[in-house]
Amino acid sequence: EWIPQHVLITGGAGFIGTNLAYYVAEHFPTTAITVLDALTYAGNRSNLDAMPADRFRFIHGDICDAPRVDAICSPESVHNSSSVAQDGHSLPPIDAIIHCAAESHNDNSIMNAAPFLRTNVDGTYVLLEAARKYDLRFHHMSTDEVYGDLPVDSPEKFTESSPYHPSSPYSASKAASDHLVRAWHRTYGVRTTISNCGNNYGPWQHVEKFIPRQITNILSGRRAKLYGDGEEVRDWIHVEDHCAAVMQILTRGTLGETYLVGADGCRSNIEVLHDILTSMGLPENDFDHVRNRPGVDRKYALDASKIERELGWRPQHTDFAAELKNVVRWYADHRDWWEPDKDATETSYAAQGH
Ligand code: NAD
Ligand code: TDX
Repeated sequence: EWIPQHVLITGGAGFIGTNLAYYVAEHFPTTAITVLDALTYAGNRSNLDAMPADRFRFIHGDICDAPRVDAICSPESVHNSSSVAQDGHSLPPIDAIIHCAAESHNDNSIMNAAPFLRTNVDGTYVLLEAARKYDLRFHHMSTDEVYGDLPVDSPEKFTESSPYHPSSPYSASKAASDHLVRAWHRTYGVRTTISNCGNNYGPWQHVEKFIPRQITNILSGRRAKLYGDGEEVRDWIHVEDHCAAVMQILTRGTLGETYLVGADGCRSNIEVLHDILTSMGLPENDFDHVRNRPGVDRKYALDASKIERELGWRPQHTDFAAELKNVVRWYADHRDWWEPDKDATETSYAAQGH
C-alpha cells in the first residue's frame, strides 16, 4: 500500500470532492490535502470549513489554467510561501492528483456543451500534463455513463471491458477524458488509474440532481418532478462508499487499470421517488410527471466484481431506505446551504419543461 503525502483534489468544493476531502482527512491522518476548485455554480467554499487547518489548503482556480496548475504541482512550490496549510504549516510537495473537477449535469450539457468540453476534456489534459512533468500519481474519477445504456429488462451489467457508447454531451466529454488518461498512461507511462462509478447520493449534492431536487422541492412547498414514466434505472451508491473505493484504488490499485465501482443498487426512478415521498410522510403518487430528457439513457448497471476481488473493497452503506432517511434529514438540517440555489435551479428547469 502506498500512502500519498500530499494529494491535490480537483473539484473538491463540489459534491463528491467535498465528501472525498473529509474522507481523506479522517482516514489518512498523515496526508496533506489541497483542493483546487473554480467555484462554479456547483462549488461551495464553505463546504470545506471543517477541514483540519494544519494540513489543508484551498486554492480558488481553474484546472484549465495550465501555468497555474503547473505552479501548484511543481515540487519547487514548497520553496515559495504559498505552499502552506490554512494555519501556516508548510506542506510537502504534491505527489498525487485525484481528479474530480467536472461539469457533471446531463441536463446542463444538453443546453450548452461548451463548458463540458472545456473543463472535462481540456482540463483533464492540463492535469495530465502536470502529472507527466512531475511524475505524479493520477486518479481519474469517471462515470458508468461512458458505456451508454442497457435495455431496462436486461440482466446485463457493464464491465471494465464494455465498449464505450456515450449518449449525452456530458457522457461524451467524460468518455473523451477517460481516453486521454489511458493514452497518457500508455504513451508517456503516467501512473494513472480510472474509476467508473454509478449514481452517487449523500450530503452536499447540488439541488439540480434527482434525489436532492425531490427532497428540496418537498421541503420548499413544491411538488416532486418525475421525468417521463420513471422506468429508467440507475445503479445507486452512497458517496462515502465511492470515496472509500477511490482511496483503495489510489493506494493499492494496478497502474493503467480501470475499476468499476457499484453497490448492486439498481432502482427505477419511480421506485426511488416513492421511497422519498413515503419517508417524508407524503402519499406515493404526490408528484408531477414532466418532460423526459432528450436521448435519455434507460438503464445503468455495474459489475463491481473486479474491485471486490482485487482490492477487497465492499460497500458499507447498503440499506438504501435508511440512508435515504439520513439524506432527507441532512437537507432538512441544511436549508441555509441549499436555499440560495433553489429558485434559480427551478426557474431553469421550468424553462426546459422539466
Ligand atoms: P459537482 O458538479 O457537484 O462538482 C464539480 C466541482 O468541480 C465543483 O466544485 C466545481 O466548482 C468544480 N469545477 C468545475 N469546473 C471546474 C474547473 N474548470 N476548474 C476547477 N474546478 C472546477 O460534481 P460531482 O457530482 O461531485 O462529480 C464529481 C466527479 O465525479 C465528476 O468528474 C463526475 O463526472 C464524477 N461522477 C459523478 C457521479 C455522481 O453521481 N454525481 C457519478 C460518477 C462519476
Ligand atoms: O427532477 C428530476 N426528475 C427525474 O426524474 C431529475 C433532475 C432527474 N430525473 C431523472 C433523470 C435520470 O433518469 O432521474 C435520473 C437521474 O438524474 P440525474 O440526477 O440528473 O443523474 P444522471 O443523469 O443519471 O447522472 C448522474 O449519475 C452519473 C450524475 O449527475 C452524473 O454526474 C454521473 O456521471
